[in-house]
Amino acid sequence: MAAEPTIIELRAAALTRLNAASDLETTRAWYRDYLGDHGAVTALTKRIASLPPEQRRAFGIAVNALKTELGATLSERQASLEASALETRIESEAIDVTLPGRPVRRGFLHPTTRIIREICDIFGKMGFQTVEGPEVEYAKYNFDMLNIPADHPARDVWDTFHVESGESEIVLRTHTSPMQVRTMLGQQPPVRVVVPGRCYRYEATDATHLAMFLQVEGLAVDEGITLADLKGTLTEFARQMFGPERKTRFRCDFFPFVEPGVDFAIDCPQCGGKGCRLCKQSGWIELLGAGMVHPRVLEMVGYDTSKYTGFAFGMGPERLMLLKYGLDDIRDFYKNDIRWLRQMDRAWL
Ligand code: 2NM
Repeated sequence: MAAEPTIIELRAAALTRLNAASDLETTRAWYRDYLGDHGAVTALTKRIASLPPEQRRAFGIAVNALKTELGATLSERQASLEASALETRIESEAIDVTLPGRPVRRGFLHPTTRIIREICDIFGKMGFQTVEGPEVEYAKYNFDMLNIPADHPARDVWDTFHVESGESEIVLRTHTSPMQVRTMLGQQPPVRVVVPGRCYRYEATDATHLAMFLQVEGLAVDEGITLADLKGTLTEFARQMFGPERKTRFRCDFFPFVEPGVDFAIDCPQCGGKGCRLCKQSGWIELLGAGMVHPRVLEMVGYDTSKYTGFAFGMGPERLMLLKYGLDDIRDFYKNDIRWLRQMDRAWL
């Protein structure tokens, strides 16, 4: 008994250690040392039975009082440590909402999407609606109803991907014109539409050709539409796209679905018409093909050709981009080289 600490000494040591505990882990170790199964207070409790009977009661009361007091003090200490740990955490995790945000790297549109939107917006301001159609088409819409009959050599001009042959011949559209046919079949004039979309031709790929490429075609049908309307509309388009100072040129061309057909050019924006690498020394850049819709096309969709005339045009947006930005390889659009794409996005005028 003399070698053992008295209850008073044990109490003093326990309280001193508990008050010095600076974290919850230390208080747990403290619990093991005093109140746990093998703790010092528990050891005192076990000794009660071995004491002389006259000492048991007083000793038992004293040990129980100590146990209760230490238990309560431990709870207080732990609560206070938990509170200050929470305080510290709240402080360290606090967010200063007044700080400027970290910049987020935003995505951007593919250059072909932007150029198509730009083209359609320009025509939109002139009263044209944008419509889209299927890329897998009936040969009837892609060829026959555009005045390109099956036995005609003109059909070979379009190197076609064939999907299905026979009664209902199906192809990958070689231009977006079949959608103009669908539009005309679905409504009477006035019609003013632009049709952007993917087209397919069975061709070897090089710097100026792709087997899949884009087109934007346009169509206007109404009473009294003349070649002058075609010229005015396309001239306005070229000026909005390439600047108001551009000169324009219309020359004769042939497309089976128009009569007359024209090709439309602007003076070279690079050299101003003097001749350079971009315009191959000609001074002119050909932008698109166009013409007055062939009366046979109008007849085939059921329009009254004594009342209605129309003009149509077709252009390649990738080619327009190459010209506008002085690029030299159409394949760059579809390589998905993020550095090239980002550069195009930043160069946008
Ligand atoms: C071009 C050139 C000339 C054209 C004609 C038609 C339709 F359906 F109205 F007959 N759509 N597109 C056309 C006319 C397309 O692309 C160079």
